[in-house]
Amino acid sequence: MSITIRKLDSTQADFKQALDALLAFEAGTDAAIETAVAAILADVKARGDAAVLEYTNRFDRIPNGGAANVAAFDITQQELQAALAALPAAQREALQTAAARVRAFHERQKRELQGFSYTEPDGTVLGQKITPLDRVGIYVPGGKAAYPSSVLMNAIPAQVAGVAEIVMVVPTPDGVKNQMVLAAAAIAGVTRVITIGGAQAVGALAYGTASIAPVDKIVGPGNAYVAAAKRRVFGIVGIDMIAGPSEILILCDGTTEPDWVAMDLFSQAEHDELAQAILLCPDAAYLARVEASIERLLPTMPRRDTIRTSLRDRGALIKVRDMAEACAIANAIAAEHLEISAEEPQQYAEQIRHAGAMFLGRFSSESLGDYCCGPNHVLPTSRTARFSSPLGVYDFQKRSSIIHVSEAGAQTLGKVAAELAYGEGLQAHARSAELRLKPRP
Ligand code: HSO
Ligand code: ZN
Repeated sequence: MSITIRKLDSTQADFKQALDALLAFEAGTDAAIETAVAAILADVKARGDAAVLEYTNRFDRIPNGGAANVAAFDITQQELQAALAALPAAQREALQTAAARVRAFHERQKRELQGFSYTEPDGTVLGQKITPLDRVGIYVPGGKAAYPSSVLMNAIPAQVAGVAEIVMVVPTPDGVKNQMVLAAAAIAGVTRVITIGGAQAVGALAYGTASIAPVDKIVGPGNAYVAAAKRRVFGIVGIDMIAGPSEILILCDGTTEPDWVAMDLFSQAEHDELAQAILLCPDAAYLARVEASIERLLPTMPRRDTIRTSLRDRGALIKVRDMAEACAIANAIAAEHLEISAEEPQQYAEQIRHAGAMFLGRFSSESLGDYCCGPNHVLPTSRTARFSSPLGVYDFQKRSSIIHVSEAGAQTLGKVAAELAYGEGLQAHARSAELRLKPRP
């Protein structure tokens, strides 16, 4: 018997366990990968360019005996512009429209991220200054998950933040370059593109080599090797997050065309066998109609094998008591993407606290957000929306505290600080504060 998608009912006695089992996902930490990555990083740190060259030639099977040096992996700005010019016009225009909208959203976001300062009655000024990072690295995967849209989503917020140098790395297996990825890099204003990937690229960005200056932060998705490498270099550089498989959770009141909902579930399931697509609805008859749509549409999908595995292993159609319960379950799941496909979505949206991105109303398909609405599509996965946010301008900025104490302020604060410093047994701290007191001790 072929089970297309599991069905759950929130009134079942074992519903909670069934839901927990469905959501359980832990990014596998493979000991062999960890060992390999540790060795590659150590080698890149020790030998720099020579190690990057060797690993890239070998792992990416660079043709004609491989490149002669790391400089050969650079893509010139002319080549990026040529890739953009060579795209079919419709594709180029779509990319440009998407980029403009993503830029507009992030410009708006930046306006909300201002520093501040205030003056106390004694003249002491306190505040917070926001500055962009100097250099960031953007990792773009090479294989089946090479998404030009992700180039825009990673590079544009960095650029809007004011990052001076954006270095993109992208592996080219068998030396084959993805022209749409290069075109997206041209549109997004990436400073430098280097066709290297894997743990060796992460190491080069983190430690620096003779031909690659070290960056301050590395963002972007990658395979298990890249994820392991990012974890290991964290602390030397910043990282964005370790992204898990895509997730879509749909809350539906039973008024949306069932085919639309089925296709929205497919849209994330087609990313990955491990992607998760779940529908919550209080109407059992409607759920049966969506299931019929799934059965009818699935065979027509080019990526049906991936979709089928994803729906079978990680998908679910869940009958809930009512929309209020659907909202409560959605908060517990804290999905990467939450569609509220309902006649009046606002009332439910108000009840949602945990979701990477919320898509309200039946016309807001996640696919629009994945490409061109404007908000970022790099979102917290694996329930991390409980405590983290979409990639944004703030990820490419940092804050510095500003402290400008007046002479009068030093009199009151000096006594407080000295008292606490003596309590901690730190004489130099106490004396440093007291020296500024009048009359001088
Ligand atoms: N849904 C993916 C992003 C993406 N979709 C790229 C299409 N291309 C992760 O949020
Ligand atoms: Zn997607």
